[in-house]
Amino acid sequence: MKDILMTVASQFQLDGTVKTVKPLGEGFINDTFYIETCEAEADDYLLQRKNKNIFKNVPAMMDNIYKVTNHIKKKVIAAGGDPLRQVMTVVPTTDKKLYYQDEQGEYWAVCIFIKDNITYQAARTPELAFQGGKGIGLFQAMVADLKEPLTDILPGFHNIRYRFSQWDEVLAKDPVGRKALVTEEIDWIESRRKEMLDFWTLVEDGTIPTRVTHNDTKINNILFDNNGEVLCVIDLDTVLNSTVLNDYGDAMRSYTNTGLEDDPNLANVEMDLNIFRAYTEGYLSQTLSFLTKSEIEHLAFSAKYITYEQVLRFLMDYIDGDNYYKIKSPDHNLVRARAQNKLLVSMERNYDDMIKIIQQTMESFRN
Ligand code: GN1
Ligand code: MG
Repeated sequence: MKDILMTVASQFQLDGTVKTVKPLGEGFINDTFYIETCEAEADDYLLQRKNKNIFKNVPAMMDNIYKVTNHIKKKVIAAGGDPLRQVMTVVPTTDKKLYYQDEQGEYWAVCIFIKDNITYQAARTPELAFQGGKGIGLFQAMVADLKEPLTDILPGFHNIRYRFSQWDEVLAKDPVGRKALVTEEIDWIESRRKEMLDFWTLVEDGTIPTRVTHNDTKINNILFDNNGEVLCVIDLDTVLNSTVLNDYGDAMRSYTNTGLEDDPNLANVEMDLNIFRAYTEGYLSQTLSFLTKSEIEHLAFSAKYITYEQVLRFLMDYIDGDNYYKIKSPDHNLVRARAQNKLLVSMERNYDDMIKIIQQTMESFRN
């Protein structure tokens, strides 16, 4: 493996000499490696083997990432910022491609490692949640005028109508005989099917507009500097055109959870409204200039929508025999689905307050 990684690294236009290439982190989807160079002045890099089972069109994905980062780079430069720290930089191969495909057909991509960054696995304080909201808001604001369409590299990603078609198919097949074990959980999905479809209809008919979205807005996809200020948003694999509500909702799903995404102890999982308020304040501080009325009116619902979608996706993967997400135990996807459902129920209980908080935040900006 070491040799393979060195060979892959040598395909890219790196400054300096490669010292080591080591595994980094534990994403659910891709495999990530850290490329350390010998020279102190040369950058270090992140190398990723993109998951081609999930990303069926890695060249288009890299092209999307390039368009978005390039657009942001121009703005950072115009504002006198640092284009190597305030946005990700994709490193091309020696033959000027944005990815390298090895002999096994695996796709690899490299970006510059942004030094002296801080990341957080959870947004436990309102201050941090506010910064996170600012980070995603700023990202969306910077790409709001990117008119060039992006390729839809994950057709139907946050489209619940599409998710239901997958769901219905998996349930009809019941490939590993798990359906009978999760009748109560299946009911969680079915009982909310209509309200979720009603929301998505508004996206389909254009009532809610489509823009450039990030689609994975967990706090650990934001880099902060040593002063706690947002540097940039990373993990751009899923940038595509959709509703910004997905980004807001997904952030609320991960930020406001007082427990873990896969918490086996459901008592730990609740929605924290203080975190919700802080993120919303940070987010709206950057996005009010372009969000439409229909978007603002559906912010609170989007938190429920994305959390529901995640319950569905985890549960569906469990019933399907665990083909999508990496798992650490045989029932990991079921544990995840239960924890996310607990969060969804907590959001439903807090829904009126969520709406009130959004209204109060809007009013505070008007004053
Ligand atoms: C996946 O691997 P990660 O954490 O970047 C998934 C998201 C899910 C998330 C659940 C392409 O993201 O949609 O919300 O897991 N990404 C993809 O934690 O499916
Ligand atoms: Mg991701």
